[in-house]
Formats: sequence, C-alpha cells, structure tokens
Amino acid sequence: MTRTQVVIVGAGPSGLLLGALLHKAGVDAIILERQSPDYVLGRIRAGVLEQVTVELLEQAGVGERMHREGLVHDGCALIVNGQLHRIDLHGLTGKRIMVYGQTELTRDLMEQRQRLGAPIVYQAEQVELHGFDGEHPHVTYRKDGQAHRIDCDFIAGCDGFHGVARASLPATALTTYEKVYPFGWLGVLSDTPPVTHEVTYSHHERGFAMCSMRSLKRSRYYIQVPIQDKADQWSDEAFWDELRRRLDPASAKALITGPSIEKSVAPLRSFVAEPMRFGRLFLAGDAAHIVPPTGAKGLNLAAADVAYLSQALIGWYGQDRRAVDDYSARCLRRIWRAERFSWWFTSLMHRFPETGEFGQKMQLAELDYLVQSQAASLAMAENYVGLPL
Ligand code: RFL
Ligand code: PHB
Repeated sequence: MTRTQVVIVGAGPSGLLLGALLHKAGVDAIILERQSPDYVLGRIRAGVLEQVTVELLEQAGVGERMHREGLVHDGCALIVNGQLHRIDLHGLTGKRIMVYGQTELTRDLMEQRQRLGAPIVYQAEQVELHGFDGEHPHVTYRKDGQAHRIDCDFIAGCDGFHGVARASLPATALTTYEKVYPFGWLGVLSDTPPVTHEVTYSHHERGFAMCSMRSLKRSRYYIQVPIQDKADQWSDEAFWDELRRRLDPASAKALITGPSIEKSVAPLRSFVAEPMRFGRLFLAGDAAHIVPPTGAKGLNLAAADVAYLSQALIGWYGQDRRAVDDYSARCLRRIWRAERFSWWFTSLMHRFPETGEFGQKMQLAELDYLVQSQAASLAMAENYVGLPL
C-alpha cells in the first residue's frame, strides 16, 4: 500500500500544472494517467495562452522554453465577409497573449516532473476513487495486470470531460448545464508559414474559419463543418479550397498550402457541472466544464482552476483548514464569465442555419458595431486576453 497527500487523476495540463505547483510548495502528489506519454503529447489542442496562464507557468518553473519559443501577440483579427479588421488587444487592455501549443506546455511539465523525480504512473487502468465523502479517501488502479492502492488526504479529478472523477459522483450531488452546437470544427496542422501573423477569426456566409499557428513555420487552421462530417471525408485540397473561400482576398491569395500533418473534427459544446468539490474530491479543468474553442478559453480556465486548487490545498496543509471551502464558488464565478464569452463569440462568428436571414443580419450588425466601436472592441478584448484571477 502506498500513501501520498494528493492523488491527481489525469496528466493533461490541469493535472500536470497542479502537480508542479504542489511540488514547489512541498505537498506530495502522485499523478495517475490512463494513456502513454506519447498519446498525451499527440493530442493537438489549444494554442493561445492568457497572461495569467503565462504567469502561472512561470511560477510553476516551466516558463523558460515558452518565453524562448512562444510567440507574443499584441492583437488578433476578425474577417467579416471578406474584410479584415484588427483588434488591438494591447492598446485596448495593456495585456498581450502568448501563442504556445498545449503540446509544448504539456511536454515542458512532463519533463520537469521527470527531472524532479516526482511520481507519475502512465497507463494506469481501471482507476477507481473511494471514500472521498469521508476523511480517508483512497484510489485503486491496475498497471501491468497488477492491482494497486494509494491512500491519500485528497483526490483531484483532472481527468477531462470523459474522465472517471465526475462520473464517480452520485447523480444527486451535481447539477449540470449543457449546450451542444449544431456543427464541428475541422482542424488542420501543417508545416507551412502562417498566412496571418495574428490569430484571425472569420465570419463568412459559408461558415466560420480561423487561422492560427504554432510557430513561424507551422500553421493551425480550422473551418466550421456539419457535425456529422468525418476528417477523412475531407482531402487536403478540399480543406484548403474551402478555407481560402472564407478568408479576405489578400489572405486567400497569400495562403501557402501543404500536406496536413494532423486533421480532426472537434465537436463544440458548453458545459458546467456544479459544485466542483464533493467532500475530499475536487474537479478541475475539462472534468468540470467545457467551452467551445472559439474564445480560446478551455486551457486557460483549467489553469485558473488549478491556481485556486493549489492555493486551497497548500492553505489546508498550512493549517488553514477552511482554505478548501470556497474553492468551488471561486472557480465557478470565473468559469461562468468565460462560458458567457465563449458562447457569445461562438454565436456571433458561426453560421447557424436555423436563425434564418434575420439572425444573419443581427450577426452582421453586431460585428459591424464590434469592429467600429471602441467600447465594444474593448469589451471583447478584455475577455479575450483573460479576466484577472
Ligand atoms: P485534458 O487535456 O482532457 O486531460 C485529461 C487527462 O486525463 C486523462 N484521463 C484519465 N486518467 C486516468 N484515469 C482515467 N479514467 C482517465 N480519464 C481521462 C486523459 O488521458 C488526459 O490525459 O483536460 P485538462 O487537463 O483539464 O485540460 C483541458 C484542455 O485540454 C482543454 O480545455 C483545451 O484543450 C481546450 N482548447 C483550448 N483551450 C484554450 O485555452 N485555448 C485554445 O486555443 C484552445 N483551443 C481547445 C482548443 C480544445 C480543442 N479540442 C480538440 C477540444 C482547440 C481545440 C480544437
Ligand atoms: C489554436 O491555435 O488551436 C486555437 C487558437 C485560438 C482559438 C482556438 C484554437 O480560439
């Protein structure tokens, strides 16, 4: 039998960052991850970090490569039916964003954990959580055909939307709120120079499109597609043609295409489970909430949860036994504001067939107001760069 202070389920960004912040404060944790390290690093997801997230990563001791290789952006852009408008994020808010892939950040946290000799069990199967409604929780799992048990003080459920932590709670303990959008994002990663030098979101009558990047040589693009579309139905050529149609003429002309190195369809969903604490089990990140990716908030919200959770746990071990009590309420206040922004930006930028012509006119009028009015641009920019912790 093994004992630790905190068992963290999941080695995505939430679990790894929590592990790093706890380790730094002298709190012991074991991370259990269902997949292999290569599998975790193969998932291509987020690209945009808020300043608050950048500061947390620095605090966790993994800022060095991010500052060397990440791209700092002062603005982003909106294309409205073929016309490009820049949003001066820094001029409006005094803050910037960092473009640094989730894959890279995850790799930095994994390598740091290995260097520190802090425990992480990959390919942990059948993880089960026990006794978290009392004072002595424990976690069981199987690895290489053998059964294991870890006793602990707390369990952190950082295991994503399909994880075991939220599913372990009695249905009566949670209230969930959900909205599923009637389309998906087809994403392509390619080793081609990005067409725009800032992250660019396009509203087009054929559907939403966006241009992002991972470096000056690697691009990430997305287009809105019907929810039932499969990635292998889309040849690279068909993807590039459709993307080109949804951009402004100058970007369409400048677009450099090449073979896709990853192509996948992601569904879009808004979801919140309340509360985020049940006895000695805490939920953090995608385990508790999902936002559609349009506002680039998912990973950033996960990092904010982890900031609050690390403070709560470190406080508890520092003899402030009540430090864990307001974890859920603190997180949820920030989460609902990010849910609202992500829902608003998704609703504004995509084509919703059911809204009809009146709905489309409303979107265009709001976009016109957004790019012309400093007050409206500021409200968007303030949310995009991230609300304070
Ligand atoms: P993760 O990353 O899903 O990690 C959970 C981990 O838990 C493991 N796991 C288990 N381990 C043990 N036992 C079990 N039973 C387990 N079940 C699951 C999983 O294998 C996994 O390793 O959740 P986490 O850490 O909360 O991180 C959340 C972020 O990954 C997510 O919010 C973002 O990727 C969302 N997102 C974006 N967020 C941003 O902030 N900025 C962006 O630009 C952005 N772009 C995106 C995105 C998500 C996307 N997709 C594909 C959904 C773009 C896309 C296309
Ligand atoms: C990305 O680079 O993958 C990305 C950037 C901004 C978003 C979503 C995804 O809003």
